[in-house]
Amino acid sequence: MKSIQLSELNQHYGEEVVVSGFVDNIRNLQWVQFLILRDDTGRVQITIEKSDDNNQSMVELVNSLTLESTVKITGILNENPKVKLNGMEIIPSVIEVTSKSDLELPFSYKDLTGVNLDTRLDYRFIDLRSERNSLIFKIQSSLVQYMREYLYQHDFMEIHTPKLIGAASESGSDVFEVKYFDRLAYLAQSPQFYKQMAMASGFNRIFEVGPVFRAENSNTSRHATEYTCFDVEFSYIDSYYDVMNLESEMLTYALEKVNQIYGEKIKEMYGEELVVPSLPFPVMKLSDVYQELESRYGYKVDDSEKDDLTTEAERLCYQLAKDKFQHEFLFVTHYPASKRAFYHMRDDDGVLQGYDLLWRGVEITTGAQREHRYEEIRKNAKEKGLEKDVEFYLEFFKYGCPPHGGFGLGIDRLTMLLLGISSIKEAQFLFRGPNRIEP
Ligand code: AMO
Repeated sequence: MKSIQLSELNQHYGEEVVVSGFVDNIRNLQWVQFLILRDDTGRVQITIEKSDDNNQSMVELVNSLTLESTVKITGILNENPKVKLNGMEIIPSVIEVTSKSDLELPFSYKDLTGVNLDTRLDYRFIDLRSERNSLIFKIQSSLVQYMREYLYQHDFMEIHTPKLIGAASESGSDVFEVKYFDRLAYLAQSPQFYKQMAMASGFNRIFEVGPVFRAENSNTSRHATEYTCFDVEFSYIDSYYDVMNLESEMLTYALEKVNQIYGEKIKEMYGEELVVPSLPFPVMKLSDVYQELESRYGYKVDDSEKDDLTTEAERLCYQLAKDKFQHEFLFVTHYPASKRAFYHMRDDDGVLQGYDLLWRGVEITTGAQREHRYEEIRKNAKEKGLEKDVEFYLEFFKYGCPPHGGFGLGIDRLTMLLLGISSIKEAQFLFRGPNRIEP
């Protein structure tokens, strides 16, 4: 017989079942042993009567069993209202130890207070046994599932672009070099060029969810050197407003679904209220944001920092979005063109046709209409001194390329903000940063 998951047990009362999991707890009383078995979906009590002669070998086995070992158990599942844990118990006939755990864990994942985050990350596989921490990834999986679902419903298809690339892409400074036989290659900072190549290939609507690599030596709560980006690109748009609309609709759709499934649990486990956003999301120009941050909150930005939002300004934008629009999201537009990627389109007045999206005071997305006209994009690349490096990319625009746009959304940051987790280190399955590349 195959093991069933513990969440399925309630369909099998009175039957012989086989279950597998970790030994969560053992209570060894005078007449009876209680073993609590745990898998990813729940827990169940196993009850072993010591007085039953047939049970002697099982009783001995449980006497020497260590917590967190894994076992496979065959037994009869009984409904029993006296059992506090789900009103059921299994009366076992066979217990097989499938892996034995050391007696001493590096720390107790059941109470993480006082356990250093670095120690937790060193033993992430134990840290993730806690309900709170494993739930982060169930919710993340659900969030990504519904973002994908929205896109499939709108005729998008998922593609997979290479992460090993021959030329440093967006900007040379933040890339990791790798030895590639007798030459150098780089790890992709973004699928940017390839998602645009898909547009030149005549793929109307695509997305990709995959790893991206940033050689940024920044130890902040929101930066990782490898993270997962949710990238979208689509053709025949009229302006970057089409991109902002698609993104806000996708996020609203996914957050509504996640709220239905996990809203209560998120509140209980992380103390965070999931507010399903209303459409449309508010939009502000960067210069207006600065003006209002000053007039409302006395926050004055130095001229040298006016090209982008500082971390503090981003943080205050949460307050601004709430006070001005009763919203948690804020699109910011009209960044100075000179400071943004060369592939963002500029209008005839030189105004950048792109945006950042902030949620709860943190940037989660950059998006834009792209420059798809060959002469223009070549000129933009030249201005940045990138013409030679991106020669292969410029070719994409030479033989017909639809007007298009898209965005990149950091999944790890999105998860962190959704659950009110203070650091991206906890929102990544395994964090990668300047000082952490293991386990
Ligand atoms: P950008 O560089 O802004 O845009 O990245 C997109 C989004 O990725 C997230 N992000 C990060 N998350 C964790 N650690 C980091 N070091 C990090 N850097 C960025 C943020 C950010 O908004 N090619 C463009 C996207 C596009 O225009 O389609 C790009 O990569 O959430």
